[in-house]
Amino acid sequence: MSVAVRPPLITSEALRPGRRPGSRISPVRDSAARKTNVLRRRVVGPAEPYDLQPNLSPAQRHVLDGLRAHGIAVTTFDDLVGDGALWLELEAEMRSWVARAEKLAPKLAKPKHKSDYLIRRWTPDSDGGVVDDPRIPSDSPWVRLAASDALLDVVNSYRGVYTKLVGLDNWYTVPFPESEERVASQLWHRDPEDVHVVKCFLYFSDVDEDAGPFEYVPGSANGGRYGELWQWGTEKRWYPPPEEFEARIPMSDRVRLTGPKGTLILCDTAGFHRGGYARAKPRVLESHTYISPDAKHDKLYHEIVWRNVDGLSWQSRYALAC
Ligand SMILES: O=C(O)CCC(=O)C(=O)O
Ligand SMILES: [Fe+2]
Repeated sequence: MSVAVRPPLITSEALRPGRRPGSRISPVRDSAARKTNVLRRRVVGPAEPYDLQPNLSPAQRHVLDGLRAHGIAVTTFDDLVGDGALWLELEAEMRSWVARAEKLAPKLAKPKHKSDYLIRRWTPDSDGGVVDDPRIPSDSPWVRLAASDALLDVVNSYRGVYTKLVGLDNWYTVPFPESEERVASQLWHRDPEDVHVVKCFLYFSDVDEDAGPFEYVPGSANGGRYGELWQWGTEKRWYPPPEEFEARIPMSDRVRLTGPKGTLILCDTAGFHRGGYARAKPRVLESHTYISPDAKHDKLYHEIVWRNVDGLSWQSRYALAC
C-alpha cells in the first residue's frame, strides 16, 4: 500500500543547502500547535483492551515480568529484537547523528537548561527549533524499532491496552565535568504523560558512571511499594524536594543502569527516575515512549509519513496512528 506524501512542513529556507552546519530548523506548525512548540496535537481517544495474548519469546517474557514486578527491565537489542540488519541501519544513522550533535553542544561550563545537556534530534528546544525534519517515514529504522512487535507485544501486555507511540527521538547527552548541580531530568521525577508511561532507552554508546546513566526506583510506579509517595497525578510537582527524596528512599532501593552499547531498557517512568548527569563522557541513545490512547498528553513532536507499510502489523499501525 502506498500513501501520498504530504507537502513539506519544513520551510524551504530551512532546507537550503547553504544552511549553517549545526543550526536548527523551524517546522511549520498550525496556530494551536505553535504556542507549545509541538508539531501536532495528538487526538485523545478511548483505550482498547489488548486482546492479542501473543506468544512471548523468553526475552520478551523476562521484560514483561520485570515491568510487572519492578516497573523496569533490562535486556539487549540482540536478545529482544535480534534483527542484525536493523541494528546496522540504526548504528549507521546514529553515527551521523552524533557527528551533527557534537557540533550543537553548547560551549558552557555548566548546563542551565535541559537543552544544554541534552541534544535531541526531533524534540524542539525552547525556541521551537528542531535539528532534523520531524516527518519520519514509517519505514525508517527508528520506526521499525519503536513499532516492532518485539516491543509492542510486551508493552501492550504490560499496559493491557493497545498503546500509542510518542516522543520518538535520538539523544546526545553532553558531558559537563564542572557541573556540580543537577538540573531538570537529571533530578528525580515522575513523568507526566500517563499514569503508566513506558519508555524505551537503547544505548548506542557504552554507558558507565561518567556518562550519566539512567537511574530508577523499582516499585515506584502506581501500585508499587513507593507508588503512593508523591503519587502520580496528585502532586503539583513532578519533581519531589530532593532532600526529602533522599531521606525517604534509601540508596539500596535505587538502580543505576550502566551498560554497554546495545543495552535496552524498558521502564515505567511514571515511577521515579533521573539520568543524563554526564560528567566525563557523552551518552548516545535512542528513546521513545508508549502511552494509552486515553492519556491526556496531547503533544506530538513527530509526524509519521506513511510508506511501505505492508510489513507492519495491526498493533504497529495502531501505535503509529496518533
Ligand atoms: O536522561 C535520562 O536518563 C532521563 C530522561 C528522562 O527523565 C525521561 O526520558 O523521561
Ligand atoms: Fe523523565
